[in-house]
Amino acid sequence: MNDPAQLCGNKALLAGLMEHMMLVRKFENAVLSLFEQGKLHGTTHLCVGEEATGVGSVFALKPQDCILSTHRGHGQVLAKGVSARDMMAEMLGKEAGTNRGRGGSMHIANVGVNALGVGGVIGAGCPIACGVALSFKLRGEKDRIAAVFFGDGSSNEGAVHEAMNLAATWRLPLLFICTNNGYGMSTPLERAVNDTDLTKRGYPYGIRSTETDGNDVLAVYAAVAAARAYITEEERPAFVVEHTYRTSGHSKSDGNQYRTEEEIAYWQSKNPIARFSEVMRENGFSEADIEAIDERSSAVIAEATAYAEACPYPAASPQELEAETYSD
Ligand SMILES: Cc1ncc(C[n+]2csc(CCOP(=O)(O)OP(=O)(O)O)c2C)c(N)n1
Ligand SMILES: [Mg+2]
Repeated sequence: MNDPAQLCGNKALLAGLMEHMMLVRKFENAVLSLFEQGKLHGTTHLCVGEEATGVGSVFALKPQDCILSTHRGHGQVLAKGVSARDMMAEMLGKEAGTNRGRGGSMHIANVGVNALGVGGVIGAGCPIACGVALSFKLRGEKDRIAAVFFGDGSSNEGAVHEAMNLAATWRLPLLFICTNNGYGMSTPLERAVNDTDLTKRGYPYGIRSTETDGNDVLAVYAAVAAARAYITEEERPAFVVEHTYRTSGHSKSDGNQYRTEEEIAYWQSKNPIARFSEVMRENGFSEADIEAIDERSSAVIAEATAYAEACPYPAASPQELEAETYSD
């Protein structure tokens, strides 16, 4: 059932994947627009072009699984079921946000849906994920795993390797997911590593390591579903590398000086949403069906944005600053 061709028969899955990829794309575009209007402050890392990685991966997990996301995590947490309203309120620093307006873009979390957040320290989610996975193992929760996302640049962090070693040695139910978008900030992968085959990062630790086309949402789903099955059956961690590209800049302040327009245009032509529309049409969805999903996701994001803009900021009283700032 992890064969992409067989997955095509599951119409509810196809519709759900498309709806969430569209939600992610529209969320990112709304965030960009809020920045341009001067309503959103600080910085953020958009995942335009990478929607299939977060959505395909998370859809292949089970609700009880926990995810630890990255600084480019909007797609990962939206797919996990964090509400667009709560996320947008968090982006705008509002009390109604996922982290009560104190965390912002890089810390979005909702323990209720097992989206544990993480933060801006790249690679730092991996050792934390070892702790999460260890807790499942010690409690005897056999059908529950932790999945941790990190980027190609982050794959050079010592913390990632220490975590891989620990996960393999302790046989933790932990899935490492590397979103390889070819760049760490402005540095291309081939200038950052001697061997660009990132699956080899798992070999020294004896970790099952596979790779997939990260712009093909069904291929991502199939790769992660197979890895999850391996983790729960063999009681060992696994590693999946998802090859993709961010057509948006590294962050809000990216001047795009380090890559050509031709390169960006090439990857725009591999847009995972447009590609998946083709798959849907080949599998019985009409143009009107796809448009309805498009309109529904636009409405969700427009409503979430209007709601978040109208929400109040946290009270800046000393009592508030001393109070516990997060509870689920
Ligand atoms: C420990 C640490 N070192 C450096 C940085 C600065 N930094 C932020 S994002 C980033 C690049 C990360 O690249 P990658 O892991 O490929 O993720 P991507 O941004 O491409 O999604 C760096 C170096 C950081 N946040 N944390
Ligand atoms: Mg990268």
